[in-house]
Formats: sequence, structure tokens, C-alpha cells
Amino acid sequence: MVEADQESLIPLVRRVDTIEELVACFEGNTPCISSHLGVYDFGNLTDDKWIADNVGDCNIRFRRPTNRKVIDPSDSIKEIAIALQTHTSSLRKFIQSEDNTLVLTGVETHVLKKGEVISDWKPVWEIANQVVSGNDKMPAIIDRERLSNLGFWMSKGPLQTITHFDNSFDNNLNFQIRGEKELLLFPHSDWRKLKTFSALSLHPFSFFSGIKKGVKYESLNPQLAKLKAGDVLFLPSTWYHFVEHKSESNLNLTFWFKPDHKVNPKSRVGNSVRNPWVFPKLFAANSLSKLLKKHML
Ligand SMILES: O=C(O)CCC(=O)C(=O)O
Ligand SMILES: [Fe+2]
Repeated sequence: MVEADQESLIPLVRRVDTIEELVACFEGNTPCISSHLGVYDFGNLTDDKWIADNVGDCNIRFRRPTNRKVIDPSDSIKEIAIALQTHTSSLRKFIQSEDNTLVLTGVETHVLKKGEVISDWKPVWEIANQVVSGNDKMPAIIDRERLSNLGFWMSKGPLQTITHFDNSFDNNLNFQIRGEKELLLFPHSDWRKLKTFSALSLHPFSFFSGIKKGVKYESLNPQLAKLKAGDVLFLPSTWYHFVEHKSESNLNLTFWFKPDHKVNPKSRVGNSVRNPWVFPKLFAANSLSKLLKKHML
């Protein structure tokens, strides 16, 4: 274990100049970032009023972690239980709330699910659709029949989310529309050192913050993606990610689409957690989460 400064120790995810170059990364299963400004127009989604007027009635599920962490395995049972809870409301009430600990995750709030557009979300789909149907600047970059889910993410303040790979085994194309986000990425081949269980890494969040501060571990190959509004990240199937929302208002759209798997992606990863105590703890937190009162907006 060696300490040094972040700049020299974590390679940055490759930045490419064009969306065409980004699409070329799909083939090689390598992460990369490009700007989407001037190619796609997500302008309406930067405007809360437009969102409230057009999709304000949509049902959403949100979380309200006590410590801006979803879900740190080293937290107390009570903190984990609170972060595990999901609450329901409308998108309008979520936007109007002044509680800046709220987060609406794209794994729980979908514009399109299992290939089908959710009808209430049509105004957002009409904007997002340009990625799938093409527009006057760019042909389609994802085949419609390969698109599995389209997730809508919104948070109102800084937040960290648990390191995982997307358990749909899909590729992830992440359009950052508002605010800044940082993702620490690990290739699937790093699973042995990530204390994995299922698609999760059960390392405490401090482990990943340490890596970001320059702590180096043998056999871990992190890359850092610093996203600002207007960026799009390609995250290949089964890559692990530790995500930090950095701004007061963060919004992104995640397109999950079927990759061309040459080998079964399940064979790439395994379980490497060695501390059995974490399981009764998570079980207790999960049971407690069901007993706690739901939050209303
Ligand atoms: O934004 C986050 O907190 C997590 C993003 C993520 O996990 C994803 O897009 O798959
Ligand atoms: Fe994810």
C-alpha cells in the first residue's frame, strides 16, 4: 500500500472528441467519456419548471439517507435501514421539496422499463429518444431493440452510492445533464479484491475515498471519471462503480442496453467477501427498514 496524490495515481477515463469515437468504445468494452453538447439537446431537462409542468405528476420512488450515503456497509444497522427504505411521491413534490438529502435513483425511477416506455414519462422519452432514433446531427447510437431500461436520476445535494456493477449485465450510457458526478471505476477482473457479494462491493466507503486520495492496492485497477453537465460516459457491462454526486442539483439519464457478449458475463465475476458478520448485519438492517415509518413529501 503506497500513498501519493490523486492526479498521479488514478488514471483518468479516456476522453474522446466525438460521439462516433465514444460509440467505437462499445465494441472494445472500454470506458470512455465524450461531450454531448451541440449533438444532443437535453435543454428542457435543465429546467425544473419544464419538468414540473410536463412530468410533475409522474410517480417516483426516492430515498432519504441520513448521512448522504447509499448504502455504506460500515454504517450502523439503523443508518443502513434508513438508506434501504424507498418512499413514493410525485416528481413535482420531489422537485419542490427543500430537503437536500433526497435522491431519486434511475434503478427505481424509469422512463422506459424492459423495453417499454412508461406512458406518463413520454415527454422525457421524446427528448431521450434522439439517442435511439438519431437526430439531424447524429444517427442512432443504440438500437431500439437493445435498449432495456432508461433510468432517471435526480439528487439535491452531495451523495455517495455503494460500489456495484449493474446486475442487469447491460452496458451503461450515462448522460450527465445537470451537476457534476465522479465515478471510480474498476474492471470486472478486479472482483477478487473488492469484497464482492452478488453485484455489490462490501468494502466501507472509506476504502474508496482512500483510493481517491491516493492509497494504492495491488491488483486493483481503478480509473476515475469526472463528469460535468454536458458529458456522457460509456460504462461497459460488469464494470464496478463507486459514484459521488458533487453538486446541489444533479440530473442524469442512464441508457442500459444489451451488449454483444462474446462470453457469459456471469463467468467474469464472483463473490470474494470473507467477513461473514456483514450478512447478519445487512439482514437486520433490511428487516428494520420494513418496520420504519415511510417518509412523506
Ligand atoms: O449516480 C449514482 O449514484 C449511481 C449511478 C449508477 O450506478 C448507474 O448509472 O448505474
Ligand atoms: Fe450502476
